[in-house]
Amino acid sequence: MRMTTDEALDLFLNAPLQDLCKKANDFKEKLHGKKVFWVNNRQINYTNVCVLHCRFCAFSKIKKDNLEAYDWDLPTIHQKAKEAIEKGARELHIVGGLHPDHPFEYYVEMLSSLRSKFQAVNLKAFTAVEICHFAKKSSRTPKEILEILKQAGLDALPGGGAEILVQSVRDKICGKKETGEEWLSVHRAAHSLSIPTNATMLFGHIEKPEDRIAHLEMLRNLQDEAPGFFAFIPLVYLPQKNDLNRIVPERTSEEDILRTVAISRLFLDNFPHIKAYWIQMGIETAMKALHAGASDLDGTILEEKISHAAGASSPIGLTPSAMQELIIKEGLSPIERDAKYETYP
Ligand code: V47
Ligand code: SF4
Repeated sequence: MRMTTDEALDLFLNAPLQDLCKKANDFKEKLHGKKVFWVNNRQINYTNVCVLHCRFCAFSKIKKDNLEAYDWDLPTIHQKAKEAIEKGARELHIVGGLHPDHPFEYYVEMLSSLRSKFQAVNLKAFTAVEICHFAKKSSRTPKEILEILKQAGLDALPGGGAEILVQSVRDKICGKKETGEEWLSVHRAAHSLSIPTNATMLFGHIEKPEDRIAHLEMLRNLQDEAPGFFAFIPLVYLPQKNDLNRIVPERTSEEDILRTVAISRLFLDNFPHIKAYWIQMGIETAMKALHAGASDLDGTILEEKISHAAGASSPIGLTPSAMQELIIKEGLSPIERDAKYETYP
């Protein structure tokens, strides 16, 4: 019998931490044994100029003339891609702010030029929110945008922009962003075009446990209806240099992070993977998450700006051998993957 939302909430709130983690780990082991997946990748946050100002975001700069604003040109993006590929990257994770000026064609050119120079690397690019931005700018539907980007070389969509899908909470933390329903509909469209995607949840701010479970339910329902999610990534809200800081000045506890990972693993029974995003959790907590349901450690990353703008204290990258050693030290088996979860011996 499938876990109901009431059961999930009860377990999340009341189960002893060790029992909850063990239950989630047992389920993870049923799916993947001792395997932990990791990817040699690079994040390319191509601009921080953004027309929105989500209250939790410390990364975006509204004005192009702000001294901290940047907007990398295509040669810079190519150079960053080249550096990563020379280090064996199998995935470029490309996301940025919603720039007011670039036409949609600019992003098509970004992908097609990367694809023509670097045939083998996976391009995991643009959140559902960026896809909606391109759609508005070019008077196309999100599905049409996705079709064109797929032609240009898009392999997968990252899971950002989901925040909390429950609209009442979303209105309070990022009211001007696409609605939860719109976020879901972009992922539905991507899955219908055989573009695999991920899903995230930003937690540890003003949302209640009920909102987290409702968010998971929306994801589980979409995965039933239109499968195509590979991984769920619980994103730990980081409180520095943003507008929510006055209300939520501290990062949530390690116990809350582990409970959230564990309940996600148990409730999202139709998701292949839960990621421990070490950049936000910190390495120590991410290692514990690998025993609480997480089967993926994400990547070597090399450069990351969104979480570090909000106070992440983790390093900005790990070498492939450091990643594998971390996993082995936990008594687990590292498996290298790409954005489509093709694995490499
Ligand atoms: O969409 C913004 C979040 C996301 C803060 O798909 C913040 O494989 C914490 O989506 N504190 C970007 N989080 C990261 C992301 C992601 C990361 C790793 C893997 C994948 C994947 C996706 O970061 C944004 C937003 O939800 N974010 N500000 C903050 N203060
Ligand atoms: Fe812009 Fe994304 Fe930051 Fe929101 S979270 S302000 S959309 S960069």
